[in-house]
Amino acid sequence: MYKIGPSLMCTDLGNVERDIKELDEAGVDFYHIDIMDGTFVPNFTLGPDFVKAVRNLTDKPLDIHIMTEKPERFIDLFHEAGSDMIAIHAETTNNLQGTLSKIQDLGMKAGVAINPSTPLDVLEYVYNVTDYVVVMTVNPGFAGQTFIPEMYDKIAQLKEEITKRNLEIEVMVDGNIGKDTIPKSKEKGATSFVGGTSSVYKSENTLTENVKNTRKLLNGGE
Ligand code: S6P
Ligand code: MG
Repeated sequence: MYKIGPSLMCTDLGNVERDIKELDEAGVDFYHIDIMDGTFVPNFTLGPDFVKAVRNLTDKPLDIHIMTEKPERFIDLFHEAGSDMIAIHAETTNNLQGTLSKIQDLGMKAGVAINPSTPLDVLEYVYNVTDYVVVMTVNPGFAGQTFIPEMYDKIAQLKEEITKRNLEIEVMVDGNIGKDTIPKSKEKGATSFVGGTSSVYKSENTLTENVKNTRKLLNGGE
């Protein structure tokens, strides 16, 4: 029931094929691919050619986290590159409803990502076109940041809204997800976990060991 998705901006870009093979075998559930534009967030990361390359390396779902202004411009591009799921930020578009509908009409899962300061109200009229919500537990842009503790309440409130409405929307958490934050995020209602430097890419272990340890945490162990 709980899913782990390695964040590929944290992978060794000189050894993507090797890493994906190892992560596939370790049993991850999906891959999370961060797309940035240097404007909405102060960084650049991966792009459609990278998504295409990863598409040729794995059959696991590819979850594209678009952190650009006006993401509606790029939905076809990432669809053609081989995406299975696309999350767009509520803060970046004047047409959240239309863009989510388009993502679904193309046969992909549609996600809404929300920054730490963005209230849950933005979801009010788009729940019916949303498959997953990405609660950003750090301000997006970089790996290796610290979880913002106020986000635990946000996860809980979101879960409550979803349950109240009897919907099947998945709650994904992204940012500093590891042994210090997984138990409480899970308790509050998160079911999908993006793994970066705090879990899947912890440098002291192999990727296989890291996935195993993360899975153990998700299943309630230490
Ligand atoms: C951040 C991005 C994330 C990071 C992930 C890294 O802007 O959207 O997906 O890659 O949060 O994980 P960590 O454990 O290094 O924070
Ligand atoms: Mg992300």
